[in-house]
Formats: sequence, C-alpha cells, structure tokens
Amino acid sequence: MTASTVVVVAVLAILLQVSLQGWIVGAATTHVVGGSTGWTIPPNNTFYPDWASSQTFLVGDILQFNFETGMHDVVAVTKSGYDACDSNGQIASPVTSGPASIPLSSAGEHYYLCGITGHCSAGQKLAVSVVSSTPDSGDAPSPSSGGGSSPPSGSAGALVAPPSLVAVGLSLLLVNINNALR
Ligand SMILES: [Cu+2]
Repeated sequence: MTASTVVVVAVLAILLQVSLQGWIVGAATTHVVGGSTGWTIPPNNTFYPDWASSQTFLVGDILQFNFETGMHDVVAVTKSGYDACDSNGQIASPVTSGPASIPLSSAGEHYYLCGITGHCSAGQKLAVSVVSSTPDSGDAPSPSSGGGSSPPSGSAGALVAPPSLVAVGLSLLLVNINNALR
C-alpha cells in the first residue's frame, strides 16, 4: 500500500515537472507570417503591416515564413533596404528554402522582404518591432500585502510561484491518495 502510494506520487511529480518545464519553455511564440495566407504577394500593400500590428513580438519568438521553395525567399534587410525594396541592403544571407523559421534574437525593428523581382514592390515585405520579453527587470509585484511572509529562499525570483503551487498540488494529491487507500 505504501509502496504503491510512493509510485503514484513519483509519477505525478514527474508529470508535474514536465508540465512545469513546458510552461517555462513555452513562453516563446511562433508567429506564422501572414497567417493562413503565408508569405506571398499579398492582396494589398497594407496586408503585412496589418498582420504585424496584430501581433506582439518578443525577443526569443520565431517568425515562420510559409512559402514554396523557389517561389519566394526571405531576405533580412536594413530599414533603407526595406523602404526601397532593395535587397542589396541585406544583413543576412537570403533564406531560400520554405518554410523558413527565423528567430527574433534581439529587440528593435527587424525588416524582411522577398528578393524575387517585383514581389517586394507588390507588398511582400515585413517590418516587425521586437520588444524585450522582460520590460521590467525587477521582480513582479507581490499581490500579498501585510502577510509578512517571504517566499522560500534558494529559488530564482521568477520561479518562486510555480514550484510552490506544485508543492501545494502535490500535498493535496497526497492527502487524497491516502484517503482513497484507506
Ligand atoms: Cu516572393
């Protein structure tokens, strides 16, 4: 009886840890450029600006350009290259294989265009504004005022809440399992 309880709790602990890691790692978002339209000559010149304005781009997120290899490409360019549809302003080698996943590794403005003749001037270009994922470098504001209890030491500030929630959940599970086995 005790042994089976230990096994059940161990399995639950592993599952909780896996889901917790997923919660942390899962913070990055993959943005499918243009949604279901993908990366192509858009129906109008405001299509990609409109799409970009509907998104929040954080450092660490990924831009996914869906296109058929050979039909389009993705060239990261400077702002002047973007404005002029001039791929000579490229700041990285063109990505010619679709679909292409490009990580947003720094904050600021990032510019992309399709280098196939005529496509950029037809609106196939993208400007995104990437913001830091931690705009406030300080700790998150604590909702508890007057409790006086400080979080347990030894954990990174951002990770204090989830492990304690897991601990509470495990305790409740232990109680329930013990009751069920009686
Ligand atoms: Cu193109």
